[in-house]
Order: sequence, then structure tokens, then C-alpha cells
Amino acid sequence: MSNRLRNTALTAALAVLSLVAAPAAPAAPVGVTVRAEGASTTILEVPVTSDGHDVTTPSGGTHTCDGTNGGAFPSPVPTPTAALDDAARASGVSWDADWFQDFSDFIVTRVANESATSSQFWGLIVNGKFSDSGGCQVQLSQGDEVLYAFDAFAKSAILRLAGPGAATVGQPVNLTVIDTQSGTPAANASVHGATSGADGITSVTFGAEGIYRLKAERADAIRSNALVVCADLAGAAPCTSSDSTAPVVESGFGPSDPDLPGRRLASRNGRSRTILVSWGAQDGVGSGVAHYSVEVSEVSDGPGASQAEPEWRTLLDKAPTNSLHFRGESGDAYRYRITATDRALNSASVVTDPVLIPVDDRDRGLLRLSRGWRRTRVANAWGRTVVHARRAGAAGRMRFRGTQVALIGRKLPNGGRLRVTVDGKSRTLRVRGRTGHRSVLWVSPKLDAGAHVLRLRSLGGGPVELDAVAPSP
Ligand SMILES: [Ca+2]
Repeated sequence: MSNRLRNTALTAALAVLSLVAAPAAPAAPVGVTVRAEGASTTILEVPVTSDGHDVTTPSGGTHTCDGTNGGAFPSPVPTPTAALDDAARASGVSWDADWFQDFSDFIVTRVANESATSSQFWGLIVNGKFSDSGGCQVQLSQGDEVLYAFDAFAKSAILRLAGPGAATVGQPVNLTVIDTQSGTPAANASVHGATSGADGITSVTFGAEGIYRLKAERADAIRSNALVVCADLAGAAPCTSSDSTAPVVESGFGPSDPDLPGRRLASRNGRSRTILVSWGAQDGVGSGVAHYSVEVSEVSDGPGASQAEPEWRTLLDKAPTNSLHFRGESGDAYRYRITATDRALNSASVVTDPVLIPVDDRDRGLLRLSRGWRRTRVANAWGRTVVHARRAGAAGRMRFRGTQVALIGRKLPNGGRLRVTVDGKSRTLRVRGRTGHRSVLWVSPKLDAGAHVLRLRSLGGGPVELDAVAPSP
């Protein structure tokens, strides 16, 4: 099946391009910065890969927080409060919010141990401006900054610090402080011991090599973002003299599938061959992640193939994004290698478990079904259709390569029996019960690597529903 990869790599490259060109592409997690500015310290300032999801708070309970709140967006999108939830969890910081049903949204009341009072509230600021909408009703885009600030409404300015990310030891650099709410220079802000002038500019000199996290502060203003400046000796490449630690990168796939340890079924979270690949990385006190690269490799299923070097094809090359969509071939399995590189060119990679793309009930060339199956459209099914056999005698047959095979479908309350046969060895399944769509109905025993034949036959006693079949390398 590896010759298919050449076609899919091109398809995937086009999919990546269309993702950039068309914001209407399917919802995907985005990489954003989440910051919480307390009364006297910065509580949180972390990059996070986030998507809209349910949020639970001690005072507010569990509610959706994906932009569909109050009908703000027709389908789920990443939101500020879901991003705060992700960032707080990743950082081990607790927070709280009340839920307002009329408003269909949360109001943040506490971050870490800083609670709102009768006159001091937590305010939401997105990309430097106060948000007009609730934190579950704003769509975040890649690179956005989410800021929750204590006593925000009493402040006269929202500071932002900008400047070069690299400097030479002993040589001054100019940094600029602005008030993002008004878009004007911010005077009298202190930065690294210096003070900004009427034009918002301050000159800062670093006495030693290092990675400096600078903030602009002023008593009546919300303190700024951290500007990370690498100070290096003259002639050294930026950040190299102070950052020798690679980022920690992880994929958004999470743990492998409990039914197929070490594997992941694309049908677990998705419904089509276009699967979502997402990732994130932390650079700790380093210079910060500069970009990501993502490659794909089809997992070979031939005997002895495990010794062969995988052939990696680039899906994303040195881009600052945190997700992409990849369209795989039915019945194939793919690994993704995700590499994060920091500004000092330290890099780290992770390779995901194989992701299996099930063969749909409509993939006639692969899964051959006899008479006796009736197809219906089901929005939550793999490939958006399933087949039912009401009586005994409906048969199916699939040739596959690999070491295991799984049936994907749904048990029915009045379900009947299904006989599965692999390489002549049969087993009868009673598919009666209650499960959601795209459940794993059965996983075969481990098989020798190579070619196999799966046969299915309904045995009556009630209807049988089949959605997809997933071979595993
Ligand atoms: Ca299906």
C-alpha cells in the first residue's frame, strides 16, 4: 500500500494549503498564549494548544464552552475560557468561575488564590482589547493572546512590550511600550530598570549573557506580556549562548486506544479519512519555540518490514501552527513525526502511535458485502453511513494485510448474532446492548504479519449493524 502514500502526501499538502487559505475549514485546535495577570504578579503566561470544549468549575459546574454558547457561532471553535482551562490545568493552577444561564457563559471569579471582590473583577482581554463577549463566545485564531487580568476595569491602560528578540551584551536596544486599548505609546512604564518616555520607547542594556523575560509595569496599568530577549556575546548566533535545552513536544492524540494498545483508531474521535493532527510544545525557561515541522510515514504491514527505515514525507515545514488535517487511505495506518525547534535551533521530536484509518462500509473495492445489507445515513457513523442486516445470511468479506483487525459499529438493544471468521477460524459475536456509534465491537486475536481474509455473516436473532472494519499493521 506504500505507493498510495505519494498520492496522499500531495493531497495532504493541498489540504494544508487550503487550511491556511480557507478559514472555513473544519474546526481545529490553535496555538495561543494564555496569560493571567494578578494584582502583583503574573500568575500564568504559557503557550497552549486549545480547542473549544466543556469546562467544569467548582462554582459553575460543567457547561459547554466552544463558541456555540448563546448561538455565537454555528459550530465549535476554540475559545478564551476553554484555553484558560487548558493552560491552568497544564500549569497546575486552579481557577473558578460562576455560570450565568441567561448569558450562556462563565464569569471568571478567581485565578490561583486571587479572587474577585465586590469592586475588583477579573476582565477578559483578547489581543490587547477588552472583549465585548463572554469567554465562551469568542473565536480564537492561531497566535492569539488571551489575557485575564485582576481589577482590569479600574486600570487606565493595557501595556504591551515589543522589541527585538535578541541583543548583544553591553549594547543598548530600544523597546516600545504601548497601551493596546487606545493604541497609543505608554509613557512612565518601567522595563528592566529603565522607564519609557512620552514616545513609549525605553533603552535597555544587558550586562551578561542570558535569556531575559522582560515586562513593562505601571501602577495604574495592566502589566505587559513577557518579551523574551536572548542576550549573546558579539558574534554569537541569537540565543545560542544561553539556551541549550530542546523544547518538550507532544502530540494531541493522547494515549493509545484501549482496545488496540499501541494503536489509535481514527474512528475514535473522527468520522472521515480526513483526520486532525495537532501538537504543542513547551520550552520552559528557554528562548521559545520558533516553529514546527510534521512528517508522515505509512506504517508498513509486510513481514520483516519493521526493520526497515520508515520513509518520512513532509506535511508541514517550519511553520508556527499547531494542527493540520491529513487525508489518509482507507485501511492504511500512519505515524506522524512532530518536531519543535526553538530560537536557539535546539529541536525535539515525537513519533505518534500508528493511527488506523478504518475501511468504511461503502469502500466496495476493499469490503465486499453480499445482498441482505441495507445502508442508512448516520451523521455520527464512520463515513456517515452504516449497513444493517435484519436476517441471517448477509455476508461480507475483506482481504487485508496486518496483524490484527477490529470491527467498528454499534451494538443494538435488540441486536442479533454475527459470525466473524479470520483465516478460517470462526467466532460468534452477540452484538446486543447499548453503545455509541463507532464503538469497537470486536478485535481479532494477534495474527502473523501478512495477508489475511476476514469473513462476516449475520446469523439472525435480531438486526446487526456494521460501520467499518479496521486492519492494524
Ligand atoms: Ca460507515
